[in-house]
Amino acid sequence: MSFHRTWFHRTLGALAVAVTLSFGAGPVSAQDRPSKGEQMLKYRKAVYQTMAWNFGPMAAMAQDKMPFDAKEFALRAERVAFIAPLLKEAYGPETRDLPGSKLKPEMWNQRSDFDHRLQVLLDRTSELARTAKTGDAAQSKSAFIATANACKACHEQYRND
Ligand code: ASC
Repeated sequence: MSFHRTWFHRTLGALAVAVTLSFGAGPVSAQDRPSKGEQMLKYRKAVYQTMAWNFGPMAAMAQDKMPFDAKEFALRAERVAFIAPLLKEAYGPETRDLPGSKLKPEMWNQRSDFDHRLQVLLDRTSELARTAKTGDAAQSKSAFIATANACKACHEQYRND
């Protein structure tokens, strides 16, 4: 009797799983799974979000809205310098024409200019981290402004507002 009950319950369980899979809620089938491009776009946004979060306190310090704290500034600068190069693998052709991006489509025809602007940003984030390590407030602030200008230069050209 207990054998039959167990068998019955297992079958019921398997049936429930099968029903969930076929009518399922959530990304179960290959069709529902985000595409490579969608994953890449999400990743790209996450990288920018992480950069912006860490940019915040540096921006406040650079504009004297917050007292300069060399240790805090250097930590944020180091994070941004570490994160920014991840953007190099976040603009694959898979992301072209996907909804939910502010990227201007012109970028795809001006790839070398775009890549150059991105490289300028990466160089400036490295320089920012290097400068911040010295603890010099004035130099750190000016390295920050240079980095923010690299962000801005690319936004003006390739980002829809
Ligand atoms: C930020 C942020 C940007 C840049 C840009 C710099 O903190 O989110 O997009 O700095 O404003 O000019």
